[in-house]
Amino acid sequence: MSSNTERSLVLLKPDAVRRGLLGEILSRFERKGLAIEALELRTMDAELADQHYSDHVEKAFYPPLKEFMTSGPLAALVLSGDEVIDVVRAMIGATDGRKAAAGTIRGDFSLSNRENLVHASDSPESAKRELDLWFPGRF
Ligand code: 3AN
Repeated sequence: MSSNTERSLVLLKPDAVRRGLLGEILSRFERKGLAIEALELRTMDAELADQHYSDHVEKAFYPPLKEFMTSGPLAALVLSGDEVIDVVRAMIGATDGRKAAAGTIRGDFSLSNRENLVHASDSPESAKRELDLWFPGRF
């Protein structure tokens, strides 16, 4: 059996904090067997939002997304485990909570494509970039 231990940068967005869903979401990751290597309550400022979403800054949906992501505290975490990047993406579900499969975090708790509770790195390259941005020099 091969194993491929990776790290993913995961954000439990301001809607998760406001709705009291941090415990529910963290518990799913823990029960899956993933390791929490860092966990901090942080508030994204405008500059960090523009860096984090550098692929999206020109898109029409970006201004309201930025407003939402900077609207209050979020939980920034580093998860590790075997193929954690794909595993976590599967656990959070499709971007639009209305379309995300039941049993996924977004499918079970979100009805929105903006307030969709969780961000997770989508490739090893984006994980490296995002870990350097959120936890510089630590991973
Ligand atoms: P994901 O978070 O599933 O990787 P991305 O990277 O395509 O999705 O989009 C980043 C974030 O931008 C999403 N998490 C969501 O909050 C927001 N977003 C994406 N598409 C839309 C859209 N059409 N309308 C509003 N917000 C969107």
